[in-house]
Amino acid sequence: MVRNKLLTLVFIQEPERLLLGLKKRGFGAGKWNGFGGKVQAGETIEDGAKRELLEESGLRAEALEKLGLLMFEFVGEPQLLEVHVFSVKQFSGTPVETEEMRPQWYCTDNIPYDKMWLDDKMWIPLLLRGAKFSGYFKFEGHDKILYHTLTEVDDVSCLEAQTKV
Ligand code: 6U4
Repeated sequence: MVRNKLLTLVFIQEPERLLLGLKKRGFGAGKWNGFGGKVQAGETIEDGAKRELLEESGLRAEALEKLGLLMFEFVGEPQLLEVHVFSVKQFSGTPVETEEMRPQWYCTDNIPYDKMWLDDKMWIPLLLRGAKFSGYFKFEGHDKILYHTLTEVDDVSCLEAQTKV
């Protein structure tokens, strides 16, 4: 069995605005997104999320809240992406541009969905109101979703259960 690729995605939230980064290279280059990347061997998912946030934005998360679990299938790719989505409201530092990301604050009523992954406009509204969610998206290429599910969940521990494949 092919194991999922374990990834993190962290959104820095203030009451009226959201910090996004323009991905400058690699997977999803040219798109605005949260900060994150692959979880490395020997680190927890939370530690991986904090490390990627620091590497890509210069910010240190004081507390992470797990809000979502998203699975992505890309037709022709045997490995599913298992993306753990976190919200951070307490952090230290000032966002800096890095080799990977150019950070920018966006008002929550002006999120650049047309320059983000197609799925983002479905679940970022849930994240903005603090809801917890679980979803599955099947992509053909990077610009077409063939099928998806998206469900609000009450209990984050349910999300953990679904990650065991
Ligand atoms: P390296 O090899 O270091 O450049 P790394 O930064 O570890 O890679 P990367 O860039 O491959 O990981 O991580 C991909 C990022 O894109 C993760 O944060 C998850 C996110 N992502 C992948 N598919 C997505 C999708 N459909 N919608 C979305 N984020 C997605 O919003």
